[in-house]
Amino acid sequence: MGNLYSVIAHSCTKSCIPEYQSKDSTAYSYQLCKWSSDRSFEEGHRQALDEILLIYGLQDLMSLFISLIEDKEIKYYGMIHPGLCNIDENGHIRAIIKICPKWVQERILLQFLGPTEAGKTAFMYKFSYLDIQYYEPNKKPDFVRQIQLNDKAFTVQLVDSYATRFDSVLLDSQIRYADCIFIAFNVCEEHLTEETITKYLDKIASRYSNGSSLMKPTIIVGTKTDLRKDFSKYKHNLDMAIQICQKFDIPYIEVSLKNNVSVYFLIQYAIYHIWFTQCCKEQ
Ligand SMILES: Nc1nc2c(ncn2[C@@H]2O[C@H](COP(=O)(O)OP(=O)(O)O)[C@@H](O)[C@H]2O)c(=O)[nH]1
Ligand SMILES: [Mg+2]
Repeated sequence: MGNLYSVIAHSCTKSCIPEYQSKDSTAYSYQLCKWSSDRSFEEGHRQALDEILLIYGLQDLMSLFISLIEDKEIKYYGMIHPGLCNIDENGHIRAIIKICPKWVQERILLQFLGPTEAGKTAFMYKFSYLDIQYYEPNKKPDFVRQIQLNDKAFTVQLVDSYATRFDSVLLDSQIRYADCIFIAFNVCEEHLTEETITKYLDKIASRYSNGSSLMKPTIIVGTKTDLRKDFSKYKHNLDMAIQICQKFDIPYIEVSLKNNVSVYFLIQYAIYHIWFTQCCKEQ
């Protein structure tokens, strides 16, 4: 019979990040990334239009036409370590670095926080394949889903923000038990203030900080990006979120439930962020 104590738990360190990647600065530093919604105007369309404009001698209109299309396209922003995992130009998630196979974290608890109407509960239903129409007020569903990442299975559990008071014991314990915290806000919120987001971050930082960065993995999540048709009108919210992320040294990821954008990516990136925070900072 094997002795329980003979199994020595593995604790990830920087050496668990593949050697060839550790020289790649984008695995270690944040970059502002911009992704586009599905492009409906493909190269084939461009060639066809080119031919028609040529027939009528209107080639000069091409650049104007392209700029009009690009204005209509919805963009999604994020500030991440792209050298860990990213979204490619075809919208597919790319795992760039392999998470250490010895890292044991089978059940991952992801805690949603943030103002009401940010889309937290809706996100949890969407990710867990549950239908919000069948919501039963007296029965809390289990927002659990298995995901496969780097040939490993993870059980992901999402937890809603049930604390109604900001100074409640419940909120403290939700923060304590979470493996990663999502602070969600609506990117098209008319009157978003910095305090809406920083009040949570200050609370987390008061317990889980090493002075310069947060030791409790936390991600700011911008929601409802499908509603940001007039980008310039809401750009200040994005700028504010990025500034806050820089101050606290944490990632920012935008999602849309309606357009099914980055729902899975957010969860996958969160797992990377938890692992990376542990192996790079807890030393
Ligand atoms: N257009 C759009 N609406 C959304 C999105 N996410 C959530 N909503 C809507 O926003 C409203 C508030 O969502 P809810 O999950 O209840 O917010 P919570 O208070 O943060 O839990 C609901 O009517 C959702 O359908 C999104 O990505 N796009
Ligand atoms: Mg809710």
